[in-house]
Amino acid sequence: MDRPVELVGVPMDLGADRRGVDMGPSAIRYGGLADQLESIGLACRDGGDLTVPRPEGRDPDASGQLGGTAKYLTETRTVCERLAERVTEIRESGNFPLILGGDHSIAIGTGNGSSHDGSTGVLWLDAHGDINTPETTPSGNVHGMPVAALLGLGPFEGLSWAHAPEIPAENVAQVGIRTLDEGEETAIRETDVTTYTMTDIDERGITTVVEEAVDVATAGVDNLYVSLDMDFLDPDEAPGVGTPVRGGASYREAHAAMELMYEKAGEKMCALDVVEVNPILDEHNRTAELACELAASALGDQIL
Ligand SMILES: [Mn+2]
Repeated sequence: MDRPVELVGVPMDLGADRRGVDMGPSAIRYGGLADQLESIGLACRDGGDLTVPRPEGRDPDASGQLGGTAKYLTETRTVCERLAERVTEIRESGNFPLILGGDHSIAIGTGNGSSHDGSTGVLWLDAHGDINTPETTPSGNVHGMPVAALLGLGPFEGLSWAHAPEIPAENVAQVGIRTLDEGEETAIRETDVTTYTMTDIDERGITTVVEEAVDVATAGVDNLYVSLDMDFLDPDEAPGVGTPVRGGASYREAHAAMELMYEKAGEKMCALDVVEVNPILDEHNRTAELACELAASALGDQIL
């Protein structure tokens, strides 16, 4: 990494059912992120947190009638528009934006800020597909929709704050997926998104899968945006996440994924977000500390 890193916290929890991920940015900072980045020679500036509305006293359905259900959509829009602006500003200043979530709905903002100036691929590390639309979602929670939003699927098509036309579906590669809703399976089949499940990792190994995923995400595009949902990891390694699912990536597999991505495509990387750390469910902040380690790996940290 040849650019100074600028941190932006997004203490967002409106996209998820359970409270707690709004404390993710604090937990990750407390885990020593800035020191770790500085120890590998990266200048690190902390731009503080974006302001996020509190859910108390708000009606989640006030704006959820987008041909379906999307809770707190107006508030989510406000935060994601602001985040997209921040990511754009940071990139234009020559720095590298590292975004700390918050629930995964914030990826709508990171993705739009990543792709404002050119075609952008996405490497999406997650237990879930996050490709529901307001029409297919079983929960109405927007943290299950950011991939669909960025691709303009279903009712997201006409929403310019959500849909990022510079992100082609054929350059979206997902890794680690192990639970999909019915509508998500359909969306994955009907779009050009490439989804590598945990079964693919079992059969072919993390190295082969991540190399292929990075090739898919970077083919013919200017930029690569990497989105790391901490539930990509097995809950034994990362218990403090919004929506844990058994059978995830091991500690070493997660590091290998980050290291390989950096080695193959670090120079195309234009933004990284690390999301869904939930300190209420964590054990002595270990998930946040792991998030720091993995962010460092993604930005060039190596064992030797
Ligand atoms: Mn996710």
